[in-house]
Amino acid sequence: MGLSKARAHTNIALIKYWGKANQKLILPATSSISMTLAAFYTDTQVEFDDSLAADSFTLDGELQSAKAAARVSAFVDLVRERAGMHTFAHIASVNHVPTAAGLASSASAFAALAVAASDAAGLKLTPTELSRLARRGSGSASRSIFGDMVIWHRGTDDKSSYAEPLAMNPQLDLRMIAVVVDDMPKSIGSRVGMQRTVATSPYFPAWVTANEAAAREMQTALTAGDMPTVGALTERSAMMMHASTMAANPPFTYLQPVSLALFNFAAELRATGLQVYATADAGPNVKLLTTAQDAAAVLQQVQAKFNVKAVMSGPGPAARIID
Ligand code: 2P0
Repeated sequence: MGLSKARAHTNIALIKYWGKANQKLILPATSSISMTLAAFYTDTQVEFDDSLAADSFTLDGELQSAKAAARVSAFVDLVRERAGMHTFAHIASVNHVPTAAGLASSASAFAALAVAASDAAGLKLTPTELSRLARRGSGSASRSIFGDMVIWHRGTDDKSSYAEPLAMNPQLDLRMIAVVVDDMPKSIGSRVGMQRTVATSPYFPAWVTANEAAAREMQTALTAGDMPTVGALTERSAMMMHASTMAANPPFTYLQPVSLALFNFAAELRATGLQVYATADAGPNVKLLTTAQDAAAVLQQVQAKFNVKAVMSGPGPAARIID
């Protein structure tokens, strides 16, 4: 029975995941496509210890309450069940994300936990099995098992819903710029926001149909190395997702005025010849998809126009065991 430490990187979806077909198994209503980011990651160490009477969980060196640790323990229960063991564990996570970048994510957290906990329990899981396991912690974590460009097939059951690497034209040298417009905690968590959208938004069925089509178009554009189409599909998937929340009952939005100003600014920069496209998740921060060639100019222009912090990243590697 051992000690294992793993590193997993965050990811940002170009084609979004929004809404579940099955809450318990975390089966998504639509497939999604994301880019794993080199700059932001979580390191998690798991040590099973026969002397423990309960799991202990520290985050960035601070011991978390039993309540905060409940979701982590429930996930480790899945690993224990599979390994046929009952031993509790010390779990220690450290997020390597620039302060207040709005990027600390359950994706890197549960991907790192899946890799470390299964390894410490002596399970030898394939990457596909790890993706399915990570999915049970947080949907987007299924994608952080893999590096570079990743597709999460929505599937129809536990077995068929997993992520895998997506072939991409090597000419596409992508960069992601995370623009921090607001580091306050979000008002509606993504879990609750998804549930409300699924249950009440008349746009939800349209979102599912259109986003699934966008996922297929995105695969074609990535293979072709067609940056304008990759970018246009990225913006459209984000806007369709946010439109679905605006039509929920009661309606809500994660976007703030400055978020929309950044979407408009991306269009202005495109008019000057730069390749840059905006996306946003369950919060007001905007992420700009651009190319290695244009990234420095985009970063400079955004910081000149807006009083914001921005951090750039290239594509990152798959989740893995580290020393
Ligand atoms: C995504 N998001 O594709 C979408 C876009 C937020 C907006 O995945 O309930 O933390 O744990 O499966 O993965 C955030 O949701 O949700 C998310 P659960 P998760 O990146």
